[in-house]
Amino acid sequence: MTPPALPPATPFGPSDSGRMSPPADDPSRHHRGMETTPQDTPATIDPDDVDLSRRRFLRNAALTGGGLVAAAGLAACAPAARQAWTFGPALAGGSAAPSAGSMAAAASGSAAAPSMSMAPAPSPSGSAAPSGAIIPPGWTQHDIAARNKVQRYLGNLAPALKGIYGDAAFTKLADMLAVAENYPELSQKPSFAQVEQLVLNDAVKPLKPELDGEVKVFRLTIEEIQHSIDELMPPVAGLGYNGQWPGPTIRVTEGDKVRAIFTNNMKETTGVHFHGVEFEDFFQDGVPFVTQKPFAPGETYTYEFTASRPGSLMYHSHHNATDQVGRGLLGAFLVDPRSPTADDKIDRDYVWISNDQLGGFTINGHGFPAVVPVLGAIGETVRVRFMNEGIMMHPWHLHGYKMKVVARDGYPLEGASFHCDTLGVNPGERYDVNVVLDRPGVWAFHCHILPHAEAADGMYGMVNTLMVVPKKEHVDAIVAAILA
Ligand SMILES: [Cu+2]
Repeated sequence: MTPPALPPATPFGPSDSGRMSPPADDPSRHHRGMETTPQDTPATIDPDDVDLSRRRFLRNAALTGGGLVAAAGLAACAPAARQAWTFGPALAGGSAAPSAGSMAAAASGSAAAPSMSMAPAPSPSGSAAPSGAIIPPGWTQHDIAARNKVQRYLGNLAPALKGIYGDAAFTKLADMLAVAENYPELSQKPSFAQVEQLVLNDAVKPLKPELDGEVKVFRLTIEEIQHSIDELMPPVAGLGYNGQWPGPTIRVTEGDKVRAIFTNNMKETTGVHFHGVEFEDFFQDGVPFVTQKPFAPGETYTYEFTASRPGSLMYHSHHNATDQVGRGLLGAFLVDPRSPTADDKIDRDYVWISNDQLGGFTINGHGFPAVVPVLGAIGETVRVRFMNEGIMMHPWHLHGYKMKVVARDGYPLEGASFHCDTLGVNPGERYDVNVVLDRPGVWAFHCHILPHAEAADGMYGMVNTLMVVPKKEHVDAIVAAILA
């Protein structure tokens, strides 16, 4: 069957490595810097602020006057480059630090850094924004900046939507996006195609094991990496398994014998924990000084165990972990069941790992708009595997659809499964949800702790969409273009 034709220009260009990353000399990549100064928290302190792990994270910071101001002297104690943290808008003044709104605006690449209490548009007849965009009557710079986030998210995929959603829907989308203004992003790849994306690829093509008899052998390195949260931000100093954040998805079948061999190429010690495995031998559990000594720079350490239970599991550092996991030492460990249940009959499978330290609020190592949409076609069932590798709870809210929660921490819920449109996922937890697609649309899918999702210049961080297209061939065309 011939896929429906997309518009002539392929929405994504090929990359030289099979992964998507911008050319090193791409001038658009660094042209807007990210501030490295402290920022405010919202005036309302959320419950996470008082829990122990958050206090530990805040060891390099002081709470003053409702604002979070890093104490410069103490910040030196923190090994990670915390300055890359992004936070939501400041709702109240009172701090000498720059507003989080300006931080988020800078982080998200917006030239404008409006406060949340913005004046109305200066002219009822409309005027030009610094970017050259026309400000419609009643709008402010906030509206222009917020729209630009979605313009970047869709990039040159926006014109392709005409062939996917049809003329009537496209007319509305084009009007919302101001396609008639021929904004620059219309001729650029979507934001998520301008940064290295690994999870979509790996959900399709997980790390391939070598076979040693019946043992599946996985070899990984642990490295310091430069990681782009967003195509407009300078890279952050992260850590990665096989140079990736998240690390490559490791996927086996229930009952498989697994050997995972890690070589530490960092300048610090570490240990690796496979989170959720019911180990026979507790010395394989990966907790330095409880089950092993940490392994040092240059050393290789081998874990060997049987994947005795199926489900959505994870692997991550369990040594100096607040810091190492926060900088990217995390990945999905998927164990497929030998006896699938009815809920395991799915058409598409997405890993969704959240983190909330270095780089701010991220999904699979990126913040909106550099986040790959969850794609599916009408008639399909899409699985999303939420995994929280951060230090805060995140309530994921899907617009327009219900999520059927089919497993918690990889254990099937079966008769206890339930439906919801908002699902809180605590640190360390995993939830598998199925979504049965029956209507087309671009549906917002975001954390509902609002400062994790929206700043003074529009949506950022923990925001994505469920993009439901009429036909499977549309998904294939988009995915093929992403993987090209
Ligand atoms: Cu959140």
